[in-house]
Amino acid sequence: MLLEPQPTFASSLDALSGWRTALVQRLEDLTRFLGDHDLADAQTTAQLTALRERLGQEKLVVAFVAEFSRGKSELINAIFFADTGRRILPATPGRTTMCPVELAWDGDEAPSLALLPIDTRLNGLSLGELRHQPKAWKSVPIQVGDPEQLSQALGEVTRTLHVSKEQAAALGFWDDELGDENPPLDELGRVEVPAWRHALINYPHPLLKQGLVILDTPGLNAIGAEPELTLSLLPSAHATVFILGADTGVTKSDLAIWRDHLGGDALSRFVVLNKIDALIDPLATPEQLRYQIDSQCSETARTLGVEPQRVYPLSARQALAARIDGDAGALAESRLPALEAALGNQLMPQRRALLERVVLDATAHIENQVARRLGDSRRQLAEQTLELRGLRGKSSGKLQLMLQRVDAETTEFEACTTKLQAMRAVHSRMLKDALVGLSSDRLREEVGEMQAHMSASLLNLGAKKAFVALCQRLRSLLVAANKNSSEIREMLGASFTKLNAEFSFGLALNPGPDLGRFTDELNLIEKSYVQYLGLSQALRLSQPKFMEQFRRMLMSKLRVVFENASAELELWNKSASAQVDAQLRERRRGFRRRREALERIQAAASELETRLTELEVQDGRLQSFMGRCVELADAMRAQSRQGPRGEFGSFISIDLPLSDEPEPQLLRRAHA
Ligand SMILES: Nc1nc2c(ncn2[C@@H]2O[C@H](COP(=O)(O)OP(=O)(O)OP(=O)(O)O)[C@@H](O)[C@H]2O)c(=O)[nH]1
Ligand SMILES: [Mg+2]
Repeated sequence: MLLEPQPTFASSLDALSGWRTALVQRLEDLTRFLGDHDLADAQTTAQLTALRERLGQEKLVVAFVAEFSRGKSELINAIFFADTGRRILPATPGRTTMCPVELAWDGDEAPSLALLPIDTRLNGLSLGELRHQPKAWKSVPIQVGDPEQLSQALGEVTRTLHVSKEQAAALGFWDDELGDENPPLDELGRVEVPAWRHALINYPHPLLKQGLVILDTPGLNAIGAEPELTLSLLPSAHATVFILGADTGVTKSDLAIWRDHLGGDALSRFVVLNKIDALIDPLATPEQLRYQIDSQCSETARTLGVEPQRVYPLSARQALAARIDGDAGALAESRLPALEAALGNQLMPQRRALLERVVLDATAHIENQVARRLGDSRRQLAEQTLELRGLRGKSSGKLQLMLQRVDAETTEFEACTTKLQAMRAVHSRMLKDALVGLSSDRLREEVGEMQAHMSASLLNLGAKKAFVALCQRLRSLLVAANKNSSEIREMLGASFTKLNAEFSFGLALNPGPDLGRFTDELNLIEKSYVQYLGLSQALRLSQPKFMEQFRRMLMSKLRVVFENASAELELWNKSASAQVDAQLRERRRGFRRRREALERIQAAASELETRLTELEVQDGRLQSFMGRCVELADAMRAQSRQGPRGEFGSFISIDLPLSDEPEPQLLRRAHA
């Protein structure tokens, strides 16, 4: 058992996951209460579901990126797999990991290694699409709890094939234009290419069970790097660990990878200067060694343009060995704990702050909605009470008059239905107009136009231009939808004011849907793709297969943005209509109740007091609902503000078990 003075990445992730689980419980309390008393409208229900999903399935993707042989796989072994007592991911000199390797856990599937054959590149399907086609993958079972078998099975990720130059070109690993950058040929004139396009390891590691996803990548500079990796997986990773070798320093190709794939967004980038053990020199003093490491770090920081404290010097190999031997002194010497602490201390609070914001916003919204709904009902009860109190000691003639008044009021109120119908007709027409621009047909047309421009331009030199133009057109579509949406809001606002004044409705508009968020997402996609189209790899777009793959990948990314924007717009509008329907129903029920009450009182005078007490009880119930709702919302808020912030000092870490059971209890938080 290994106790470390610093909190590890593992304990931080555990704390975050514990916080999420507790929040989900609070959320379930609130959801159940609202459901039991029919207090949630369509939008609130959708919001509760979305929040639950977000908290339950929140993934944290950490990508390890570097030129080949810098020690990515070794570092992953040291951080995540030391408890197996051996090297699990293959890590050897030279090119080792030949395809992107994703480690995650999906409890619905058995532990396994799924491998996507490289020739799937020829059919034009994107990785995202192939993820949903189990038949396309070769599945290798893995024995959890048998490190020997595990490491042997994972050895598959190093497999290569030897193919002809033509085949290599078709697969994207050879390009005559690139001359020297092409891989070397063997004595038979064949090119060595990876056997697999992507590998998924489904493994019940306690950290993976908590939503962590680890991405190990092959050296990115190699020709033939999977576009999906550079365009989709890396940009969406929550954190990237960029690894350099202390023995090599920052080489030209390291720098190219940093510039092309990792510049920007410094907060979630961690730079590792690995292999510091290689600097050990028997003729130098420990001070001299420390000085040498420090100056290498500042040199690296300067070259990459990052803060010196964001460069972590360490030895992955030494750390792995130290953990396997249970040697705390050697582990400290490897300096890995500092990186783990930084990952935990910086990444988790960031994720947590983001989730906290989402939870607080949703809670406020839900509370408002419930308060409005209960307020409406209570107002009606108060009116009825007032009316009935006025009846105390009144004659039956007076009662008759009151009955007539209820009937007259009912008729007067029913006049609103014509106005409501007119409003609904205008509303649905406007909504239809707003949604047309966000439809997938429209999106397909726009992407088709881009493709036509790209194909027309010589060698795809105009690819970037056509893509930028596409993004501009798509942005205009989002802007137009936003404008339509504001117009709908204005129209409904004016109608609601009128209806409230004429028919005593209590209609109020929610804040409009925020489509700006989707423009931000579009901008992000644009940024990562433009970067890609600027690279020499863009030349490959001239091959129809890759063009098709690019189009599909782009389409699937854009579709998510547009579908979500469209769904958000629809939901907002549905919720506005639902509010009108609910109030209409409630008002009608109110008239009916008033009439029934008067009739009963007419039949027996004692009914009046009974009815008044009933109304009081009803009002008391509604009031207690509100009180309970506030309590539950407060509990959500309190929970979301609790737990892991920047400080994880009160958690100690315990070595992680390899086997599936006993459950991650071994990871339980032990308060110091
Ligand atoms: N001396 C020393 N060697 C290391 C260290 N970390 C990794 N290595 C060695 O460097 C070689 C490459 O390590 P890998 O983990 O395979 O490197 P990688 O970045 O995954 O490389 P690819 O999979 O080829 O992209 C292996 O022989 C490792 O044992 C370290 O801290 N010190
Ligand atoms: Mg590797």
